[in-house]
Amino acid sequence: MSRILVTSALPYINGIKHLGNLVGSQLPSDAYARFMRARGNEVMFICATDEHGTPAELAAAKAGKPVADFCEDMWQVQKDIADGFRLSFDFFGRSSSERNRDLTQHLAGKLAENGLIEEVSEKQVYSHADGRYLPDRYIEGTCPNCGSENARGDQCENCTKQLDPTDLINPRSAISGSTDLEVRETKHLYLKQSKMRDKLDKWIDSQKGWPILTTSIAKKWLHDGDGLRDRGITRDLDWGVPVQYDGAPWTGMEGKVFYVWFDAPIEYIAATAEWADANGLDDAAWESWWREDKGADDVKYVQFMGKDNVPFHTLSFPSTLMGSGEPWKLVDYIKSYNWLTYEGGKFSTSQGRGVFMNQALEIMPSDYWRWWLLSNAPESSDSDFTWASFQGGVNKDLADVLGNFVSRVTKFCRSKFGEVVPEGGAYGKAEAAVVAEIGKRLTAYQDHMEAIEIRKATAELRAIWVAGNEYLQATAPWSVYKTDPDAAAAMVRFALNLIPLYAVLSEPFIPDASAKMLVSMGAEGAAWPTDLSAALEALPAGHAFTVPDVLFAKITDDRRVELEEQFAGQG
Ligand code: B3M
Ligand code: ZN
Repeated sequence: MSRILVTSALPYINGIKHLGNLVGSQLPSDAYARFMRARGNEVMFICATDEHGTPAELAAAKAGKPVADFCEDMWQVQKDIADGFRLSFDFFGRSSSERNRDLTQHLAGKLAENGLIEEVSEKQVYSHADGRYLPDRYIEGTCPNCGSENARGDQCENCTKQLDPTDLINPRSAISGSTDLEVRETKHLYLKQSKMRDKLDKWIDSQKGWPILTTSIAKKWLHDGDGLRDRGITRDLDWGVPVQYDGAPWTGMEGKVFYVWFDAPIEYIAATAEWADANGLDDAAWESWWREDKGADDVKYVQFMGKDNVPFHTLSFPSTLMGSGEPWKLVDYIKSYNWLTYEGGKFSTSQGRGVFMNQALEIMPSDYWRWWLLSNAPESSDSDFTWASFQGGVNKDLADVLGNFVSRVTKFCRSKFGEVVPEGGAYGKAEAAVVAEIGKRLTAYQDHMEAIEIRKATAELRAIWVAGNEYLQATAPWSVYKTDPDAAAAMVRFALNLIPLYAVLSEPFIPDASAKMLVSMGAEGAAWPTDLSAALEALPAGHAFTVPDVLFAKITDDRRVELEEQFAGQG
């Protein structure tokens, strides 16, 4: 048994996320956490809302609410959606928590003590039309690196380069669109990341088997010259963690807050502390996951995120933790994802193009989304969501293969033997062949899950379902029954025993259907198989079951066309 810490990138509080965000971090991390739990490991799975900074302020202003109220409401909205997708977080925290405020201020104090923070008089963009400074997302313009016209003051989404507002070409205010801007001097704290370059370089080199996507982005910004330049970690904003020195006043920094990307990853730790608080546990409980001097030396820590978040997790956050000089647990493996596109183009919030998480749950059960998204996860390249592909995945994989198998065998049994596992006959060659086939696939499935190759894992799982269907097709117990009811009984018994096995193996991907299958087979306690042959004898003759309702409903062509039109957007 191992102890595995899993974190998903924290969704911004500013709005409901689309399917691309879901498949880029929360969903694969959930499948992984569920798999690791099922294998008997101790798992701590953490997520939270990322609530500070300009995205929150801008969205609250648009919603006409005070930012604190807006965040509280949106946290609940995002929590409900996460529950709807069956995301099995041990805790879903908030980066605006007291725990995060304290930890952020503590780490900043440590960094200062270690000479890694510097006060810099910096140039900030002031907007006359808006009567305020324009940090980060309050300002937009052309990216100096790739020329994209929609770069934001903190990062270009197109090329992932981290930016400062003054880097932008032809800058404009994101609030008013005004270009009447002036550069003024104000004092800010800088994190001397450049001092950490060698340490980070060695640390990244010492990582075994990180995905190429992760290391290539990290290395690029590490050696890009100014990729690891010292960065401002404070802002002239009201909403955020107040800049204090380990909880005490920080002279000259009154009225300023930490930059959202400074405090957001610290929330991974703080949310684990929030988890301990919520469960009436003491600090030792969360520290055993995060402090190498307090038990975390045996923890394996895995992070999931979209590729645009990689620089912050390979460079900035490790700088904070290493620079503190305290024995904080560093990440062991970073799984990053490419983009999901929508019908060949981009998801667009403003144009209403594509499917958002709340809409998805209104249209179809979460298992359908989980299956399609994970079996098409953008792991080695971008993937494209199309309604036709979604319809195909649901109808073929879920309804025709898994659903049909369960329905056929339970209904046939009921009609000939009643709703009990039939006795008689014995397993022979055909059954041994299925056990061998599933055994081979199961090993591959487990290996892919261990390696977090989610797409490949789903292909093996699908093949495991197919093996059951082909077994039924080949042995045809409905024909055998006419001449040899005993032999047919053994086939049905074998096939019925495949159902709890399928339920257990499928749980990381389709937890609702899995639970239904176990309940209908009266096999709720079924565990991950260690001995496949034994698992396929788990339901003995005479064991009662009930035929489940339809597990997966097919999506008709008419319905598909309707959905295509509904989500096409105005563009
Ligand atoms: N909220 C960015 C995003 O939603 C950011 C992730 C924070 S992870 C600490 O893509
Ligand atoms: Zn760019």
